[in-house]
Amino acid sequence: MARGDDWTSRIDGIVVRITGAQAVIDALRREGIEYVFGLPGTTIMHLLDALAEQDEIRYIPTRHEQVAAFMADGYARGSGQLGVCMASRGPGAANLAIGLHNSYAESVPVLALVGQVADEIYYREAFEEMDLVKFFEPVTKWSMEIHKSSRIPELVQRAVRTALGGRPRPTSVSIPLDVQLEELDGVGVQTRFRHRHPVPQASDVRAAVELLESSRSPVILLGGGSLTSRSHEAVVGLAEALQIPVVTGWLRKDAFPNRHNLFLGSLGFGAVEVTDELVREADVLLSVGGRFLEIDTKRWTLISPKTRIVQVDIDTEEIGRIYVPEIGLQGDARQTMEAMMQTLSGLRVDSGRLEERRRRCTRLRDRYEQEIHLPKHERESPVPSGAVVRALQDVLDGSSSIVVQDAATFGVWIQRYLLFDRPGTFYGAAGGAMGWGLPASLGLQLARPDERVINVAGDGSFWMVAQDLETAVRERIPVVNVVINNFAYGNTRDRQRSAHGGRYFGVFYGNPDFAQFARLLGAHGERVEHSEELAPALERAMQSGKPAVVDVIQDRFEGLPGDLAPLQAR
Ligand SMILES: Cc1ncc(C[n+]2csc(CCOP(=O)(O)OP(=O)(O)O)c2C)c(N)n1
Ligand SMILES: [Mg+2]
Repeated sequence: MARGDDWTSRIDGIVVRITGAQAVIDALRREGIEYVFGLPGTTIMHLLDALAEQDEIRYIPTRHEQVAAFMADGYARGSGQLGVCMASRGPGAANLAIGLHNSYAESVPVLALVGQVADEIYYREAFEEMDLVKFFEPVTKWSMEIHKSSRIPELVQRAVRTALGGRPRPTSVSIPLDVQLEELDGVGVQTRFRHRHPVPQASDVRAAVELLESSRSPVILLGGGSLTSRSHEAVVGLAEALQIPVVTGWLRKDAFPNRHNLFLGSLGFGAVEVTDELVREADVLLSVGGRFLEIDTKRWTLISPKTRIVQVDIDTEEIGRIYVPEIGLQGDARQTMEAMMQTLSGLRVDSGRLEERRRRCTRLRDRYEQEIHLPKHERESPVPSGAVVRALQDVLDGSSSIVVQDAATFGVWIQRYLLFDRPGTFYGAAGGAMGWGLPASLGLQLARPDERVINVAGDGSFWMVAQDLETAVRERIPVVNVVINNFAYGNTRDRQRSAHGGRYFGVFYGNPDFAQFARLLGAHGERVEHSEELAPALERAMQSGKPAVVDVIQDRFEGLPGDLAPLQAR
């Protein structure tokens, strides 16, 4: 869009002065923003007015600010665009914080727009006054406040670019009330600009390919960056061409087709032995867009000091932050993988070594398939977790669906046993926030309307945000929620069992009938007490075309797969 070609500030060629609030929305519109998720408050009423005056950006009101922030996060992940959330000063801003914390931990581009007390009365502890720049600093890439309306177009547009550029992360912009009312003319708007991703040096790419080709027991480890850059095809191509087994990071299991002969599992809590062993014994490890998480690396003990690392990352600061690589390739994962493929095509690959690797991969894959064999469950009611995995697998295999996993014990079952064939079909919150699932699913569903989003949440997690099922109904967002209902904070209950002498305290509670609750709000509701009811209930929920809740009743001690003790915090 050309400079000065704006929407609110010119009518028939005459410059009309606009308010700061209008300039904010105009700047978002210029950046191609499609949705704003928010909850009103005194200091953002003019921003709401400005949103109401236009019809390019859809505003979705939520029932809690954390939901607005999590929706922005889910929308950003599903669309690859910026997610925008909006809240008022003080309490509204504080409620947004959990969402930004999670997006920051997960490298998701979200912009938080927040109102602020007027500059006129600042620093007197005015009603709901809080230093928002400081407050958001630890959970944003850039936290700032605008004190002059004429700077709004420049700084809002820059906050958008900053969130999206390099390693994506949240930014926050707070705007005092009087700055929103202060008029400006349309001067200052800038064209929409996006940073290009860096491309690694050709000599480094060649060195990396040669190292991989000549290695004895190489492994490829895929992190979130490989998914966001859509490097899927190139990664499969490289792994096949060099016969290198592939593992993914925690909650990134969809980064490689799980039924592919070279796939050997997902790292993290619940990883099977062969997956860990492969990484432990690798002589060369190619990390693609990953961060060597505490959970993936078993608190940084899994990777041997002898392993030679090739690290691909978009962010210079990330390369060598934890492990110093032998070769660091700063670049977008897809472009880097493509460059590696290109280089490989000009090299001679030792066919004897390739054959040896192929045989090794087949042996490893056989072991992997045995280790992920779903254990047989002894009873049908209440519903065991294995039965839920089977039902979900059937849905995933038979439809175009996306599984979203909230923070809960059932996640370990997904991590081990559920198989994904396509990238972008599995999302989880590595930031750890309970309650992320439902709102993130709503955002994802808006971004990906042709697929059906299934949020799999613990009862504790679901009930943290359940009020926003009303948002789903009102805004017609047909997300299916499978609530794994063990009437407990199961994850914490299990810690009390294994590390606190079985002294259960503060972990059990009562729940309403979630199916009835759903129907009360106008959603579709199902209650499932026997395993055989699960598949038909899921089918009816999917077919209803409405937001739905499938309340899966479990034993109050149902939790991890049998062989696992809970992860202990130290
Ligand atoms: C916002 C937030 N508060 C607390 C925690 C700590 N925590 C992690 S899992 C969990 C219990 C989850 O319960 P539920 O959703 O019912 O899942 P379950 O473990 O029972 O399957 C708690 C309290 C957290 N991760 N996030
Ligand atoms: Mg529970």
